[in-house]
Amino acid sequence: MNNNRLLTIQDISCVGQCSLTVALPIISAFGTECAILPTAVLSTHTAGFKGYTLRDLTEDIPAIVNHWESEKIYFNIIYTGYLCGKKQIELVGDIVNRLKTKNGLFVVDPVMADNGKFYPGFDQDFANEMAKLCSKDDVIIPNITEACFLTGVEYKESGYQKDYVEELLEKLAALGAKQVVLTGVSFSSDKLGIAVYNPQTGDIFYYFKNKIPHNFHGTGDVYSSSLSGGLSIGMSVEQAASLAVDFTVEAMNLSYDDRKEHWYGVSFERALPYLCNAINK
Ligand code: PXL
Repeated sequence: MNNNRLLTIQDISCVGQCSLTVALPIISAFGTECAILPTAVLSTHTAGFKGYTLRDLTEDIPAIVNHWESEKIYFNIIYTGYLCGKKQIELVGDIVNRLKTKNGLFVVDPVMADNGKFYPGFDQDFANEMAKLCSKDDVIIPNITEACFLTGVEYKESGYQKDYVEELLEKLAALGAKQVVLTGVSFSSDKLGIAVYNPQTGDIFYYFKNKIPHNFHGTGDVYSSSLSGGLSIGMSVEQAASLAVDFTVEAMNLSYDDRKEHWYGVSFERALPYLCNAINK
């Protein structure tokens, strides 16, 4: 049991197994109260569906935050994902100042890009603003593409060497984040994983699993939700980051057989029993 209250700030994609529909069940599985601040409501996510609807909720956020503050509602962890525009980045900075408890954690997944490209609606201007938010972060969780857009390092699709990954880690840490978790790290064709960098100690921790030969949408959100859940129950960043790899890989394995019919997301629900077992070990 824990008494932590986590606030996650990201969109509601009504269908699509990403953002809040992923974060809520996963964080709840850790036994942590999960409050939400939706940044937008979309009919689906934006990666592959045509004609999706999007209602931006930027204008609603200040009144919600004022109400919470007047009710003295504070959060031990604030975890952000898909934000809709630069104004929302500024609002998140304000929320962290006002509503995060003194020893609380601020976790940022700078959702904006993958596979060398920005998602629809995102650009370098947004990335530059997001880079500024990183100075406030305790933990930042970019994928390789996001790391490149945040730091100005040239994007490489594959064939990473340690030098390349460690340059990214160093430049991400220089933005000001206290710990960096870089996803999508691979030094061989059959392994994929993460690197955790603590600039205070200089330690780099790598964790890999066998690569699954399919690109599932939404695995970044599954990963970051699990990592944030782990932090909410007091795991170290390295522990939470490796459990999140195990859980995400389990979800991908359990989704593999129907990857064609179920093309838009990963069926992480099937791996929740695995996660609960791992948490309670
Ligand atoms: O999985 C990240 C994500 C979250 N929310 C929306 C998205 C995406 C990625 O495409 O479109 C709306």
